[in-house]
Amino acid sequence: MALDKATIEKLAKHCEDAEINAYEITKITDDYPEMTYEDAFDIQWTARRNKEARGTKIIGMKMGLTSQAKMKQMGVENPCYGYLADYFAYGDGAEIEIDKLIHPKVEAEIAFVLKEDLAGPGCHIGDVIAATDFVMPAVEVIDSRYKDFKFDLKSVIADNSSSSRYVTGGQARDIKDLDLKTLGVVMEINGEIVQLGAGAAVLGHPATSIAMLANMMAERGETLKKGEYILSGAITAAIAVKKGDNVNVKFQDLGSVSFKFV
Ligand code: 0L1
Ligand code: MG
Repeated sequence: MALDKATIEKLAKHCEDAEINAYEITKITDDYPEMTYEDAFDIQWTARRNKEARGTKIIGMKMGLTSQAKMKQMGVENPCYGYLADYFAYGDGAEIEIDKLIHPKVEAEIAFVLKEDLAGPGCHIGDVIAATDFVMPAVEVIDSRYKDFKFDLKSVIADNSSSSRYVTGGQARDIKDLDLKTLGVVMEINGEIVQLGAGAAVLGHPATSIAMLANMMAERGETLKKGEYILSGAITAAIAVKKGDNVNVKFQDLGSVSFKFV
């Protein structure tokens, strides 16, 4: 740990203010090159506790940077995680106000809801399948607070892994009835196909990503909780959107998720 408590608090507010008021900041490691991974997670968890203290409910978690392609695209070495706040959540058919965001991008994901708490270390794909109540299709809207989406892994962790909004729809299904590895996804924007993918893009299988999340959280003595909504990571590349765009994502065996940026 390289940063003191006062600096962690200051940086948590710095990132959260940028998120709430939708403005760009430069990556934290430019000013604090000595920042460690522990500091970065401390900043994220401090912002989360500050939101909770103000009455915001944290309703789940997300994994990010879960594909080799995405890690390469962003120039980072490992996946990361973040939390989902109540006001991030939208339903099928939603209209999302783009002026409240900076430079949003959309990506198709499988969401998990647990019927039991899930704890690492040593959590594996079988534990995740046994603890899953149901899975649902989702589209995550990421919105890095960093200028031009330029960051390193520590800075992105401090910025809650670019969490911003998510839309859920389609059908809730039993994970045991699905092959999430081969499950196909078609993303359309304004009726044009912009991305295709399959569940295996997410660390080989989306449930593997949830196991990794439980193991990463265990490093801080934290666990995934029953009933939490958990985004497992992007099946498609993240696509930039603009005002007026209609997003429609079709998930094999799970239905579709549609919404609009207004
Ligand atoms: O959900 C994601 O995979 C995004 C994680 C953070 C990196 C980014 O903003 O692209
Ligand atoms: Mg994502």
